[in-house]
Amino acid sequence: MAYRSPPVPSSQITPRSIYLRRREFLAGAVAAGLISVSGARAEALKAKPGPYATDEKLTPLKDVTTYNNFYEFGTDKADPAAKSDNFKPKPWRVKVDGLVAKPAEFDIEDLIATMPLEERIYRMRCVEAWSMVIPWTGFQLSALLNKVEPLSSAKYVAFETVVRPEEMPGQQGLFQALEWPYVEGLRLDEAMHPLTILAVGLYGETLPNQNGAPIRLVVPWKYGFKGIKSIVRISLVDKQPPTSWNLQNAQEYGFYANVNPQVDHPRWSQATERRIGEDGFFGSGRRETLPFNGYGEEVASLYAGMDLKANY
Ligand SMILES: Nc1nc2c(c(=O)[nH]1)N[C@H]1C(S)=C(S)[C@@H](COP(=O)(O)O)O[C@H]1N2
Ligand SMILES: [Mo]
Repeated sequence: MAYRSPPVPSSQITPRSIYLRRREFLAGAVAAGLISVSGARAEALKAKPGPYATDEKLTPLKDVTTYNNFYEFGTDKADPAAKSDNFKPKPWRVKVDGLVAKPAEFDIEDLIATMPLEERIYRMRCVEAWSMVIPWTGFQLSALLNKVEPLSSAKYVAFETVVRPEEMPGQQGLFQALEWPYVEGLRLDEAMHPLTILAVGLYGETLPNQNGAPIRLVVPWKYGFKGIKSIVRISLVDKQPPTSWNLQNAQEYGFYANVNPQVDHPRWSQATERRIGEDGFFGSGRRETLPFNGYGEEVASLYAGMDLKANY
């Protein structure tokens, strides 16, 4: 399959150049030690532009880094930014094991230095019916999986987030919103799809803690909860692995979780979404939700013959 970069529509040129200038400014400020993002200092990342860019307006960095779901730091949207200063994304290792010929542990610094980093501008659609457009920096998950050589018996990929109650206040106390570790999974063909990336940065710099530092999954045609953050382990397995939100409420959250405007959440419609940062009077930031979050041309064939209403 050949994947080409779509031409850059003129509507994208202005916001993107502003973003690039801002990025230079930010990189300079970071180098000068003027700003830090959530404790760990952000570092500039070198990445080439990747395919699948969209001409939609980028969600402002401020919204991307202050309106978050990361229940390890609390259930309020403001908690991850406010309560992740003590989280230490460095040093960090990711173990890749299970049904592979060459299990390995990767150091995040080595991954950032050696993997082919690209900028991927993706829509992100949360199951709660809000969305953003985020410029990620990362690499295809397939590139990492190929290094460990999955065996033919491997059918799924299981992911696990770090457990560190001493650094993650949402993992402390009597009330815990989810079972820890947060776990997620993909079918192997979904994991190998070129749209599926491991992100190590956004807006041209290393990931802020609240967005899943130092490494998180991004699967843009699925609801946001599939994008597991702060990953420490990736395992190739032969059976569909358990996933956090499905464990929490199987009636409301499935394994596939492909964005689908025709299958409503039991408690709200999935037909439309609120674009964060564009909220105005009378719901002007609302737009229609697209099947597979607008990536159907790339991924619909993965589900040929599957009843998407049953396999939500
Ligand atoms: N470990 C972990 N990963 C997680 C979550 C979480 O609570 N814990 N929340 C998910 C949900 S519901 C969404 S919408 C996205 C939000 O990513 P963002 O905060 O970077 O926008 O992260 C996902 N990954
Ligand atoms: Mo979400």
